[in-house]
Amino acid sequence: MREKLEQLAEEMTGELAGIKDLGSLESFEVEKLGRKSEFNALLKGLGALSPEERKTVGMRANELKGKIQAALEAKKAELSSAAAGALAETEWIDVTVPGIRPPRGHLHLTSQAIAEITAIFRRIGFTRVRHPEVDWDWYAFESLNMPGDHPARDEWETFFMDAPPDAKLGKMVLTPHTSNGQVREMEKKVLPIRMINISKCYRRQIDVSHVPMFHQFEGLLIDRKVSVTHLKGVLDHFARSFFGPDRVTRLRPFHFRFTEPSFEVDISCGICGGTGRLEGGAKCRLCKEGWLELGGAGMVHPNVLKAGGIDPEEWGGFAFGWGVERTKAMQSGVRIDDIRVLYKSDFRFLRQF
Ligand code: FA5
Repeated sequence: MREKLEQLAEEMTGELAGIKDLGSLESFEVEKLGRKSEFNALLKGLGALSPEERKTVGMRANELKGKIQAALEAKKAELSSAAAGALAETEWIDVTVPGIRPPRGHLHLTSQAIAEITAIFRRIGFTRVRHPEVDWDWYAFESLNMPGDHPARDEWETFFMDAPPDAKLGKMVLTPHTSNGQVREMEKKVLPIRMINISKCYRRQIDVSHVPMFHQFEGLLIDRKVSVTHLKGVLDHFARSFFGPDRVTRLRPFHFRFTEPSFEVDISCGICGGTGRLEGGAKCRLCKEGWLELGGAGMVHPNVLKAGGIDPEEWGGFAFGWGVERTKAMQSGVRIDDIRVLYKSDFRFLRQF
């Protein structure tokens, strides 16, 4: 029996040396040293030996088993560290590599523009207010010096509400401009006024520069001794702040029923610097002779002041009203040549930002 044990132990030591992976080592342990192994079967036979033989063979058997187990543990440690080394080669992580920034949402461009516009006027003492977006004919037209049958109203291509008219205030409309806020602000009876009214407006229009729902910002200043110079100063402050320090405005004579005199406000073109020509003499393709049209403005008409309960002999003022979307589209670095994209679900144009 002793010889058999010695032979088995020698075989196992040789086999162990040739094992190359942890899986085979595990099978080896079960097969060669487990309950059903040949080695274990021999140990069970020790009881049949004489007491003298049992002692010497038993001791040798334990010694051999201990040696094999020690060799097995050493092999296990060697293979485990080799496996960890191999893993480190194939699956390492460089924690110093910069992360991948997840895509982040942002406010709609119109909301961004509204915030920018509000902040620019707040700096020179204007307060942001809001007036109804569904209002009476009186505030949208009549009080603004536009009687019911006046052709000037046609410009505003208005949506009328299917609602009973008010005996004094007339029909109900979706406000086609923010000028409905003028008389409403005057009715608060707090003078002087410096308001910036930003709201949604609605008109029956749609093309590259018109959407049926858009936003306007309306400035109104009422005080004593107000002149066109003040209006020009405020407009230039806005132009420099919103478009850039080298931009200026130009007032062109125009006609609105609610301002006198009235103007169309232009801004110097950011591409050709107001010259209408590019380097080398070619005509600027963005503007008309150096200027881009922004919106309307003028000195508040005495009839509007009277409709708001203000004495035009003592008080005067100016107003202006521009489209938020079109103004944003003209900001340098923004390339929107069709404002309808702002209200569609195709967001590819946002890649430029
Ligand atoms: C007016 O609405 C006047 N209430 C402006 C005003 C206020 C003049 C105070 C004097 C004093 P107008 O119809 O031109 O004016 O519109 C002003 C601006 O609104 C336009 O220049 C344009 O920027 C914008 N706008 C008008 N209609 C649309 C539309 N359908 N879609 C997008 N923007 C529009």
